[in-house]
Amino acid sequence: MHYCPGCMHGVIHRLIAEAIDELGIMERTIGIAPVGCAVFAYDYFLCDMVEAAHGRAPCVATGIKRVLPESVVFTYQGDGDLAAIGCGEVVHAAARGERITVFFINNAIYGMTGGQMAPTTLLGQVTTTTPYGRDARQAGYPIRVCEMLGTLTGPAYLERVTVISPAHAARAKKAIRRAFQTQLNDEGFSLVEILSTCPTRWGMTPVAATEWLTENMLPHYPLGEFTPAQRRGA
Ligand SMILES: Cc1ncc(C[n+]2csc(CCOP(=O)(O)OP(=O)(O)O)c2C)c(N)n1
Ligand code: SF4
Repeated sequence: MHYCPGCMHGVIHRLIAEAIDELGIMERTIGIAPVGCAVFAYDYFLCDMVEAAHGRAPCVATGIKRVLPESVVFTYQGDGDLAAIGCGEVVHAAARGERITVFFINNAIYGMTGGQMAPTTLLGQVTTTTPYGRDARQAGYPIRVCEMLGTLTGPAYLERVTVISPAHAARAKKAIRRAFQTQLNDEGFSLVEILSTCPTRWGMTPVAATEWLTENMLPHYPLGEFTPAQRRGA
């Protein structure tokens, strides 16, 4: 594994892989790897994998799913990848109700390129591009992706989870399975946001990073389901 000690990308990979195995869909699953620390995700999944340019994973997933409707297609994207350059792509894929599944890893920072501010960086958070802490007047406000997509009609399932404890990981696994099931049921677009740590770019030990996530990210990014009201129970 090329991830740093304490990084949760590896744990999340494991949960997705377990869900694919349990659902018995590996032979027809196609994953889309992102730009960012998970760029080598294709090394860790045994299903077919495709690499997409920065933020374009939902477009690649849309094309594959439309050409191969019997396939199960997922993207794996960081917050820089999905909420910055790829923001339009994910919003329109969700609005169109594409039958794809998106796993959105929110660690509130650009990990791979050196720890710059991401759209999800919290107000006051120190990054290499916000050395005095993110200031809303200069850098705007953090984007809550699940809440934003929850205003659309296309998404059939949206949920925010985390993997900071075994109990949280079990809940995350359930959400990952449900997202795949949503696609298998041909219901529409599904996305699971997973709050994650970046001990290296946050400049913390793995334990301190988990505590920082709990104290700072959970209040701003509440866990739970954000499926649009008109789609809930559909
Ligand atoms: C078109 C393009 N622009 C910029 C980059 C540089 N780049 C690579 S990774 C990355 C940020 C990734 O951050 P995030 O998506 O949050 O993933 P993380 O590394 O935190 O897992 C950027 C800007 C690129 N590879 N391609
Ligand atoms: S830089 Fe951050 S996101 Fe990237 S592997 Fe290291 S801890 Fe994980």
